[in-house]
Order: sequence, then structure tokens, then C-alpha cells
Amino acid sequence: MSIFAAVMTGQGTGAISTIQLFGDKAEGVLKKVFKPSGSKPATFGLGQILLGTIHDGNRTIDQVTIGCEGRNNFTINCHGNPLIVEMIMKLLQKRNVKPITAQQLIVKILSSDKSLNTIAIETALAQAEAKTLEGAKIIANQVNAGLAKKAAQWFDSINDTPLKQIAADAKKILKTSETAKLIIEGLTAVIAGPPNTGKSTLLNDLAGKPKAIVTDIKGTTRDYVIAQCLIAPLCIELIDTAGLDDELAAAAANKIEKTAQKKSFAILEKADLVLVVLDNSQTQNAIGKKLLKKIADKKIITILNKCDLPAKFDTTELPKTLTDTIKISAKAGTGIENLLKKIRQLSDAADFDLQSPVCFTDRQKNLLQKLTSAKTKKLARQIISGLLNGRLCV
Ligand SMILES: Nc1nc2c(ncn2[C@@H]2O[C@H](COP(=O)(O)OP(=O)(O)OP(=O)(O)O)[C@@H](O)[C@H]2O)c(=O)[nH]1
Ligand SMILES: [Mg+2]
Repeated sequence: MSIFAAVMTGQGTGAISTIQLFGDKAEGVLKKVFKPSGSKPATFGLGQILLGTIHDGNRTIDQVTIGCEGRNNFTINCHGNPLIVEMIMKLLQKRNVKPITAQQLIVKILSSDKSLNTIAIETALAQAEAKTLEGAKIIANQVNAGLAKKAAQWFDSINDTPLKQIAADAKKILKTSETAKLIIEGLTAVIAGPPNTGKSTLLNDLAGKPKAIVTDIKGTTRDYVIAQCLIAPLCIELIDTAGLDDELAAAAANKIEKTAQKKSFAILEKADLVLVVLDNSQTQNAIGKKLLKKIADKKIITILNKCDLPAKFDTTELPKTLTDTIKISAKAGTGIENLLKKIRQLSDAADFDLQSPVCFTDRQKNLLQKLTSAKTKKLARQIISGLLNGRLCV
């Protein structure tokens, strides 16, 4: 086996950076580049940390600590200047150490532990990327329960279980995974609607800070404004757009307005959820046909805003896709709790069981999709075995 090294900490300057060294001759390399403090030669015992210096011949590069995490597995904790990190990596390369990415190194280390299945390795990689604590828990639960347990059950009982049953189970897991994905990766909610209805006021409310400019002038927002907002268990990227109006778009006198309208329609493409904000204190809300067409297949909540003022809007006039309404006053901050509840409900995140079996990588998803249409038990067994013990490409 070769010796590999990867920078495990994030790019840029920090107090400390960590380089991990892995391979059956890693200790030999360390003995050549590391001088322990004191007079004794370095001996690396499992779980020990040694203080000393990394040197290139007579030149000291940095004071470091070396952690021994396994027989072939060491961490070099150096100072966090990227130049120092680069010098140490170059020094290791001179000693025939191959530089790889942190992800690749994690896969190599975990793959060397034969007691771990592939889902456990994917868990270690994916957990760090989860946007919420609940998302991290969902992923962690797939190792000893969840997907790994389900796959092991399928494998053990394949001779007695009809393929139809396995396919139905796989379909259910794929469906549940759609909600899990929103909790793990977060969702994008676009705030859209006619001008001056209170979209930016709502964004500021949900973001908990004045991110977007609010005025009583129609067309205040031009470039869209993004804010992150935690509506546990969901991490939401909220996007406030320019007021959308078919007539305004057609008649937009200047280039800036035209571009603002275009950009707002375009951003709707990436919405998992659309919050259509209307002004409940006006008799008319010009909900353009173009907006309705754009969001026809999206999850939508229609927000009747400005409910602190007398109601004038006749909701029976609303098109079918906008009849799921909720009343709020973004300015007074009333009705917001109900809105949050509705957002959770609509994304199925409200009562999500964090123990449910779900897939959380494209590899797992592809295999489950194949399993839904496997025509023979031999093929089904191969797919399930791949789910548990397949190779990872990183
Ligand atoms: N009374 C009342 N006024 C509100 C409410 N929400 C917003 N407003 C007011 O409505 C006006 C427009 O608010 P904005 O949040 O800028 O509206 P917008 O939809 O972002 O407007 P555009 O960016 O022009 O499309 C401002 O004067 C706000 O103070 C509300 O709940 N009640
Ligand atoms: Mg605005």
C-alpha cells in the first residue's frame, strides 16, 4: 500500500491545521521528518500525542503535535498558516507520500476497517455536510438502524420475500428520502407576488434581521435578496424577489426594471416552495398569468398579508393553485408561527421520524431505483449486496 496525506481542515488561515497521514509505512516517514521535544526518540503508541518539530534536513518548518490514531494512521497538527501547511505537504511528497483529498483519505481509512459496511463510510462523509442537527441524526441513524438494517433484512430473507414486497419497500424508502433530503440539505423558498405586498417585510421577519429594503414605493426590490433561516428541522434559503407583474414586465420602461422582472421569474425555477404574498387590504391583487404558469407544479403557500388593516380582498377570486391561504401581518409580526407550521407541514418535515430508513447519496438512490424494477432474486441480491458493500467513487 502507498502512503497518503490530506489536509483535513478547511482552506484558509486558522489557529491550527491538520494533515492526516495514512499508510503502512507512514510511521517510517514520520520518523524521518519529525523530531520529538526532549532527548528520547519518537515512539508512536495508539492514542498518544507527541510534541516536537517537523523539519526538512536542518531546517525547522513548524512546531507540531503528532497524534497516533492507529497503527498506520497519524495526524500532524501544525500552525494554521496555509504556507506552513503547503511546506509540510511538499516535504511529505518528497518522501513519496501521495497527496489526496480529505474525502478520499476518509474513505481509505474507513475502508481498511473491514467491520464497516459502505453505508457506514458514506455516513461518515455525509454527516459533516448536513445543514441541520436533525439532518445529521437522520444520516447517523442509517448505520445501525435505517437503511443498513433494512438492506441486511432483505439480504437475509430474500428467499422467502416476494420481489414485489422488496420493490414496494424500496419505493417507500425513496419517497421518504425526498423529505429527508430537505431536512439534510435544506430547501429553497422563494417569496414572490405583486409589487408592494410586503414580501421584503416578510423576509426580514423570517430572517430576524433587516436584510431587504422596505419602502411604500412599488418596485423597491430589484435584485433578489437571500437570507438563511432555520425553521427546525428545516434550514431554509429564503429568496425575496422583485414584485412580479405581467403589465409592469411588459411596460418596464428601463433596463433595470426589465432585468429585475426577468431575474425574479428565473429564480422561481429553483424553488422547492413558493410563498406567494398578496395584500389583503387591497381589493385587487394583480397576480400575473406568467407567475401562475411558472409555479404551477410547485408547492405553494398563499400569504394574505397586511391583516392588521381592514380586509378588502375577495379570496374567492383566487385561482385554484393559490387557495391554500394563511393570514399574517408581516409588519406586526402576527400569524408568523402559523406560517412556520404550514411550511413544516407542506414539506412533510413536521413529524418526520428521524429513524426512518432513507437513502442519502446518489449511489444509494440509484441502487434503490434499480431494486424497484429487479426481475430476478439473483439481481435483487446483487443490488442489495452492492448497497451494503459496493465500492465508493470519490
Ligand atoms: N400595514 C401593513 N403594512 C405592511 C405590512 N407588510 C408590509 N407593509 C408595508 O407595505 C409596504 C411595502 O412593503 P415591502 O415589504 O417593501 O413590499 P414588497 O412586496 O417587498 O414590495 P416590492 O419590493 O416593491 O415588490 C411598506 O410600506 C411596508 O411597511 C403589514 O403587514 N401591514
Ligand atoms: Mg421588496
